[in-house]
Amino acid sequence: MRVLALLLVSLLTLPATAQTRFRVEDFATGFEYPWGAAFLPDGRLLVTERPGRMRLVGRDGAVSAPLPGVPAVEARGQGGLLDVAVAPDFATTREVYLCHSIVVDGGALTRLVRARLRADGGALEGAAPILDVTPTQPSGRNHFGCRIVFGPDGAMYLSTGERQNQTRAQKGDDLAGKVLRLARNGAALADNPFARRPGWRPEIFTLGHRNPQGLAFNPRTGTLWEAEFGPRGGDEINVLRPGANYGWPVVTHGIDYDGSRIAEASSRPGMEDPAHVWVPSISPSGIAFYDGDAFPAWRGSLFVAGLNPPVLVRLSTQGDRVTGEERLLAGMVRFRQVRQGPDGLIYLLTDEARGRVLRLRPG
Ligand SMILES: [Ca+2]
Repeated sequence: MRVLALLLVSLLTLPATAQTRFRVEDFATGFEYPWGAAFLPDGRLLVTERPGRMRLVGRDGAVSAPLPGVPAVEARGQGGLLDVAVAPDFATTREVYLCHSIVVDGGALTRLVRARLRADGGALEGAAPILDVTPTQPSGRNHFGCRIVFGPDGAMYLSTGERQNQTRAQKGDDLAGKVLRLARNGAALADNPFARRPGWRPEIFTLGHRNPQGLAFNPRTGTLWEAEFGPRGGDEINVLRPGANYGWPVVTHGIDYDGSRIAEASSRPGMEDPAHVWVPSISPSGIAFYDGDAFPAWRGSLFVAGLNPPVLVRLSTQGDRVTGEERLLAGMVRFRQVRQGPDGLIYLLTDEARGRVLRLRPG
């Protein structure tokens, strides 16, 4: 049975296209546990470091000193300064959004912050919290989620972890274990799926998530894709539909770390099945769709930064379906995030005390 399962896995993981040749180079170095990265319109790159710093990287890979004006964070466990996103109208507003963990009322929570990058790029200004992922929770230092993306609909989306308190993911009056859909001031949008449901938080877009650290819009279909860590096995890629329930902890393909069962089933009516599952786990963090010119064979692929085991996964897709999986750079280093540069090259953050931005180029 085990051999059969392995055979099936290897058949499913055959690359969908002929192998593309590429090389990996160090683009920028000197980051302590880099977590989030966002390109400015001029090609420079903002990079956060989990202990609470953000730096600006030039097009030549030169790394700035830590930018003043970054909010104080609670850097413990999986928490700290996490994602950064650049507003779609950055060229005129200079707005950037950050999310981080912070202690409020004796417990840690995920906080969303709006700020402006000073015109010379040398500092953040006016950083102000716009949303706290409440309620706060006195215990636990893990599962903060915390990816920020902007949609083609103009909305801002934030993923939130369930703070290792599984039942929070299913609660409608709780922002944890969700993907939220927000206006630029952090408020709920009026056309959100639960905006008029009594007792529910109007910010909720989807529910039933464990610890989502990957969010990306599929440029071909306009839908939002999400990656989340399962328990032992059961990491998921999900295609998000407004108001849908992605099942955690009622359904999962994983089991608890001690080997015990979490859910009775891996699928159930009224809950969404994942578009792709990993058993065993790869610990998927950031994700990015590729539509650049540098790697034509990779257009339409979803790249997934894997922490454990270290791997960069390329999923080939057709519409909103996953059609194949290829594993790149297996065993090299833990990857936290993957980005497509304005130059069409692929940039990777390594999850290390002496972390780097790596760059993939053809050849
Ligand atoms: Ca699920």
